[in-house]
Amino acid sequence: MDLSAICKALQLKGELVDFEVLKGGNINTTYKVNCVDGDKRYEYLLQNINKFVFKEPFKVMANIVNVTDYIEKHKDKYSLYNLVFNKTVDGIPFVVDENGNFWRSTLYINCTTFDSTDNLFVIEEAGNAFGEFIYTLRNFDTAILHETIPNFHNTKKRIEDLEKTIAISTKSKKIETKKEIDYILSHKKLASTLVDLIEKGKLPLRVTHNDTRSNNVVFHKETLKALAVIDLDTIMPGITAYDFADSARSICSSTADDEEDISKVYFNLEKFEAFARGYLKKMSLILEPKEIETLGLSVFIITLELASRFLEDHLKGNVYFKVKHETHNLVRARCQLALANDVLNKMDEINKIIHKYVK
Ligand code: GN1
Ligand code: MG
Repeated sequence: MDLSAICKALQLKGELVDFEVLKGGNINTTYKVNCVDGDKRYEYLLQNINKFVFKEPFKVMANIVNVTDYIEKHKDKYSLYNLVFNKTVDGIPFVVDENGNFWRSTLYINCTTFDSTDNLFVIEEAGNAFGEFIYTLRNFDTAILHETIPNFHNTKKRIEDLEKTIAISTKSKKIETKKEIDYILSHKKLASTLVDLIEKGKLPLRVTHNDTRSNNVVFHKETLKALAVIDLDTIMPGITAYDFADSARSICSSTADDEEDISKVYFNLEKFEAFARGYLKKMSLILEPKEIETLGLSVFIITLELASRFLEDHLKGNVYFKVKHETHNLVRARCQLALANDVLNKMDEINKIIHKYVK
């Protein structure tokens, strides 16, 4: 892989002088590349799309371009920075290298991100950013989007996949994860609520981001105002609950999502109020009664779903998520389950807060 040739093919300005690998994402490999042209310096983000996760990167990029082009046309009403991808001479927003890897690039935003924060201003800003993103896309035709990861938030299927993996796991792995497996399977019916409502046509399909964790919003380093919603790979048709819930579970947790000491893990209602206030500021103008009714429960469902995904990946030997150590996915699963259980216990308070911010 020749980064310099990739930069040239994507028509980045100047010559590549150095680069660094950016940590944070669990899926793609991301570089910050510095290019120089005379006394001018340009900074870009260059990313290699994970082919194991995204089987058809071409479709991922088609979704991203369709959505960002749409936002560009409605830019006057969008307070955030819209991501624009660099194109080849033929107008294509990616290049494929000799190994069949897909590369794409945007301008680097000088910013800060938070895996976890206690700052309620930042939390409200994050909610606001994710809400504004989807609100801006409210009239976008979802039919033109590809389902790049089929059944991404089909919780019922996620749990069925886990059950299949359990069936072929070793006895020792089953003993190691018995408590977690029992918890997930005993909540399968409740966790299938959203899928059942979608099947009955009771929840409207919208454009959704589908990966709204806290560090997928970037902030101004000094003012801490939200600057942009990033990581648009999983944009697909979906329901509001997915985005609302994935944000809430990630932003309103008392810890990062791989806290080893689960006694420290709880769902922080003060954080949730700040998040909900931000997210619902614009979204409350368009949400339907059934969507509002299911937002609270969705926080439990999406947290349990992620626990199930982490647990399955642990049983499979860490093939999907990037891990720092052998049991990283098990740690993550336990952390998400502790959070999910606390969410369930606080469901009345969660719903009360939601109703405070919907008209
Ligand atoms: C993955 O790459 P990252 O960290 O933004 C995952 C999400 C999970 C998240 C958990 C395509 O997102 O669904 O919620 O890890 N993305 C994909 O940390 O599977
Ligand atoms: Mg992602």
